[in-house]
Amino acid sequence: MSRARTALRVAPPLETSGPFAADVIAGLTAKPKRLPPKYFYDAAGSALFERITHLDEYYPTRSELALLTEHASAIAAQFPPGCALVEFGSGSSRKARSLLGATASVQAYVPVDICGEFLLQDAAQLPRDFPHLAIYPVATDFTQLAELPAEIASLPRAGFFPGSTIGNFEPHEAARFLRHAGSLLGAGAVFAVGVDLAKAPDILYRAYNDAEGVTAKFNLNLLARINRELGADFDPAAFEHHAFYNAQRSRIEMHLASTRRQKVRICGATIEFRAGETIHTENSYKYTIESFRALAHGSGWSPVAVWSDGLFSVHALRRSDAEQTADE
Ligand code: AVJ
Repeated sequence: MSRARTALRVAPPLETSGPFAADVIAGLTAKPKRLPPKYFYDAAGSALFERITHLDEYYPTRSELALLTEHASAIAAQFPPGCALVEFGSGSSRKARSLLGATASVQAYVPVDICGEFLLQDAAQLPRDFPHLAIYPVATDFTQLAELPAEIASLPRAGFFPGSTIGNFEPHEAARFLRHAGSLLGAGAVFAVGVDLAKAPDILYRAYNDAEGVTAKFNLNLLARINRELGADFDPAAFEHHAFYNAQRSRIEMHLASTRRQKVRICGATIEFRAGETIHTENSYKYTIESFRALAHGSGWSPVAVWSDGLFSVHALRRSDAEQTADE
């Protein structure tokens, strides 16, 4: 074996038992095979996603940023005065900056992101531009966030969930998340949520099949990450990026398709692939303004305003009064 040789190199420690290993084994032994999209975002994946957001074909980031810039004051006017702004899945904080720049009513900013490296790097730049803002970054999977930093205990809250990340959830999980965010943010909270809209399938198709192949790299990086962190022996060249619009379920699906019959070793397990068999790596649900409002309404939030350019939408939701007593 090559153990003796690899020991001489400086290799990152392998994580063969944590939650990542457990989720990968569970997903690859399931039928059909799947992997959770949250694992796209290691340092390499986050950098690739950043590149996706600049692609001509990938309209969501551009549309959302334009909406946030154009309507920043109107959106921020919905926030309770003196509030803490909690951002779920903040990535680079680029979007929060446009809101923060348009209002003096946000006192504290709590970016929550699974990719700690990216988060801290970006949070370090914020004080320069917003010297009076208190910043409390939290490096965690935002779906697992059980409590907010003690420092903001006395402040009213606004939530911010941009990027249509909510589209990664199954609709029933999205409802559960909205409810969870409501109890976390508390009575009187306002929630600004960015949601990609259902539209002509060819526009959606191109957004996930860019000519440069950046989305393919982003998808395939998941296998490289599993190799790097779990010591697996995926041959990424033996898998292909597949992305298509499933109109019936109103979602983009991304898969990694095995180009041949093959076996892969991961953490002592052997995973077999048939030729053409896929790993389902992501769903990106698309909503109409009405279908998202109905989802929010059924999850403890009252839709109060919406901004849209026809491609993308930003919703302002207010925690429904009836839910406050039920939740707490
Ligand atoms: C970050 C989940 C909103 O679904 O459009 C982009 C991720 N995947 N290209 C999306 C993604 C492929 C993105 N979200």
